[in-house]
Amino acid sequence: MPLLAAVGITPMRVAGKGAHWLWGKCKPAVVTAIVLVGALKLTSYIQRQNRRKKWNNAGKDVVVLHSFPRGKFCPNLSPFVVKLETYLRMAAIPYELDTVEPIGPKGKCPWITLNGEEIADSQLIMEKLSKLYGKNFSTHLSEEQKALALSMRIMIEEHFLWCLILWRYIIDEGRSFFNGMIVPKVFHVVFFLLKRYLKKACHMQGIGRHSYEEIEEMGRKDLAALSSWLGDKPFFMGEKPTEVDCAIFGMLSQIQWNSAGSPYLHMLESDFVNLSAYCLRVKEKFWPDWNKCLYPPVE
Ligand SMILES: N[C@@H](CCC(=O)N[C@@H](CS)C(=O)NCC(=O)O)C(=O)O
Repeated sequence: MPLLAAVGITPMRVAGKGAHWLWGKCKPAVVTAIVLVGALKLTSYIQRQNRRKKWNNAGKDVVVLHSFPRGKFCPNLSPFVVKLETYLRMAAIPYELDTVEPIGPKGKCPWITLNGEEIADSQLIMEKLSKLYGKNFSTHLSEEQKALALSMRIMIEEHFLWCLILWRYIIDEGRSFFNGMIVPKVFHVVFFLLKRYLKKACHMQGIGRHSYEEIEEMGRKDLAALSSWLGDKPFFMGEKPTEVDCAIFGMLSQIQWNSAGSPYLHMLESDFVNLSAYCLRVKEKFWPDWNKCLYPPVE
């Protein structure tokens, strides 16, 4: 090595010469690639800006709800979209749907654009809209009842959700998912990536470390708790529907209409029939146009 260095051959010089030779050979291809990527990025930026211009012009106080495309049996395969859309209907807030950009500023679906502002997370959106439109459906509840409603929402959204994710994407291998909405073919090919991502997420959350029997039992306990609290009441907090109904209906709608063959659907049909009847009741009250909101629409 010292000998080579003495005649001026150092690793840096060899690398430099190599890069120079490569650049000379590949220059046109590299320049073309840079121009192409640049053009693609610019086009996508312009399209993004144009979409925003359109959404900002939706009209004052009109919500643009960004979500996944419509489902075949339930308007959406996201419990959080069904939750938010049910709230918009409950509060009679005007909204329009966008399915071009379902993932929002926090990397999740749904999100909304309202008067040029982008807001993410179904719960934060509902709280914001509740103030803006003066639509709070829980004012008549005692502090104790509000605490109970919050606990039920967290149980269903932060615990039961994982039981369902695990069933939908890992156990069922996405069958009910692909059956429930029209998905581009390429998505079928790359489904293994989504499955891998969700498996990792379930492991990180902790639920993925249990056996499937244990997870199913945890899910059953959540549904049993909801069923016994609901009892014969029409809605979770009594005679009148409140915000927690949106969250619970959002999740139960996924069992009722998007989980054919799942143990959770079986539970709704056998042990917790009041939850199944509740789904039909909320659907009837807030989704009279349900069939038209499916894709393809049902006459
Ligand atoms: N806390 C959020 C949860 C939303 C959420 O988890 N959405 C799912 C679809 S159902 C999502 O976008 N997942 C994408 C991801 O986790 O990367 C909300 O209430 O909006």
